[in-house]
Amino acid sequence: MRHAPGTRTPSGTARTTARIAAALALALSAACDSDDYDAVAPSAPPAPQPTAVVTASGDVAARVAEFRTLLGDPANGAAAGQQAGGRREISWDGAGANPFNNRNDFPADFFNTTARNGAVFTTPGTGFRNDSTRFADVDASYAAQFATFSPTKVFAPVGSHVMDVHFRVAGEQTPAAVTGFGVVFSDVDRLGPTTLEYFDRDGRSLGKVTAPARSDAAGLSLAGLRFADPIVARVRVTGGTGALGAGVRDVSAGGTHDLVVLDNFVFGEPVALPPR
Ligand SMILES: [Ca+2]
Ligand SMILES: [Ca+2]
Repeated sequence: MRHAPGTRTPSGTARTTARIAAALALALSAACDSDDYDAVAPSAPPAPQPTAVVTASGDVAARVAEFRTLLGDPANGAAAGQQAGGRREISWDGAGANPFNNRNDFPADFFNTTARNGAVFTTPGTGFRNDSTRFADVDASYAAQFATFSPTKVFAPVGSHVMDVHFRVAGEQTPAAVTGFGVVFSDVDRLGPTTLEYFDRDGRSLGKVTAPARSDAAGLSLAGLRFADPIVARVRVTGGTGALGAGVRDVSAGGTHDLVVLDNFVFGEPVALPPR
């Protein structure tokens, strides 16, 4: 049986999609060996679909725990090297980061060098800030805006509201990929702009998830996707609509931008990308 290129299940699981992709590959392979090759239009297989989409606002603790379970046990902490399975988590709270806290030059590779979690960061902005004052030292109004999921530190890019997370074999330079990634956001006022977008090693988008707006006094929101296989090489984290800054107020305090900061990053064990 030959599937038409681009065939997709209406609501199948990623496992089903993978089977269809395999069948498609076989069909195309068979076509290559036959005389009717020209009749088969070249087409990339459909992008893998996530096996889990987790979003929550309000008391997000149970959903964060659920997402951790989906990614797998154990929690590998900052263990160097590729572990057999499990997950990683960055809470921003460890004492090792203290020398860099409340500054605009938090090392982009801190969580793959000093703490070997397998994550390095880039941003279109000017740097990163790990903050123990909920950014009140950037603007005093922020103390009333932002809460922590894990006390007492939260994180944000500097000069931008966008950052990218790239994965490495923990403690090494070897490019890696993960099955899933989630973030606890603080103070999502507007539904829409705060998102995570997932990319494979070729820069192809694998999907996007939008963080729900805040729904209680704490103002926390969770978003995360998990895929069946470790195919996520990069995640673009977009928090709100604008960068933090002195004199820049949140939309809920008379400003024009929805300001959002980042607490826990939870992700699958970074797995070395296979040779091509
Ligand atoms: Ca924290
Ligand atoms: Ca906000």
